[in-house]
Amino acid sequence: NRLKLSFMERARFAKNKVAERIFQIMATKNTTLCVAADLTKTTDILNLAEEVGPHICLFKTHIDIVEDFHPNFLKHLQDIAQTHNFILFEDKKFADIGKTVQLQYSESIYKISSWASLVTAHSLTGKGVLDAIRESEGLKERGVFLLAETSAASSLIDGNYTQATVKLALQYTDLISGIVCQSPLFVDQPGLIQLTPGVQLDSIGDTLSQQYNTPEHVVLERGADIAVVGRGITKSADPALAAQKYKELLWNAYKKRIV
Ligand code: 5IU
Repeated sequence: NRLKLSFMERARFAKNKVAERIFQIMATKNTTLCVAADLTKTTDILNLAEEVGPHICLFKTHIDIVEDFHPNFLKHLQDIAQTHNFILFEDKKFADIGKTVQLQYSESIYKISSWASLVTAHSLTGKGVLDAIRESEGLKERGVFLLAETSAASSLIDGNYTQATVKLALQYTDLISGIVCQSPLFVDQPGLIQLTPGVQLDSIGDTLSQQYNTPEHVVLERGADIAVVGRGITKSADPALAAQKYKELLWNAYKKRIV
């Protein structure tokens, strides 16, 4: 049962290289926090990365919301990631046929596969998406988080789709770092990481169907290994302090879970 094992113990079960690295970062930095950098200006994203860097394991971007994108920005972001030892994670949610995904992943001005060690993908179009990512040019070590459930109250995903997604993930364990979901779907797979978005302390949701749970709840009741926090940190007056607080709450919950 992965919920009772430490990240250090789980690292050796990981078949995906990036997952193994994430386990090691979590265990050495004592953090399971992924910040969602949903900001539209490169300077703001870089400042956020500097501020929260010491407290996170993953830095999640939506590169296509950036207004003033330039390739130099990625160079700066990679430097900050290296300094603070966190992983760059582009939340692209690939969902097209394989060939198109390949172009979206490796081409365009963003060249995602050249800088993002991690990306998200929908399982909607099946294995073609994963074959496409696996065969693309890019960084040597890459991983995918496959989307099995969402935090949106309006989600159309049902139990069958969720189960079929987990099954697909298990057929690609060399490529899959983990699964994005809201409940403990794969407790018998210690090498896979559960990533759970929709985490905030002072809000139960927004006006666009987002739903929030607390850090303790997602770790202890929902099986989250890594929690994604966006506005709970980015809208705070002091993002560094907020990130530290989320990190500590999440880490304490994890320690409680594994005893
Ligand atoms: N995100 C979700 N819920 C999901 C999935 C992704 O919120 O089910 I899949 C993304 C969207 C946003 C971040 O980038 O996680 C959450 O941001 P807030 O904490 O600001 O709501």
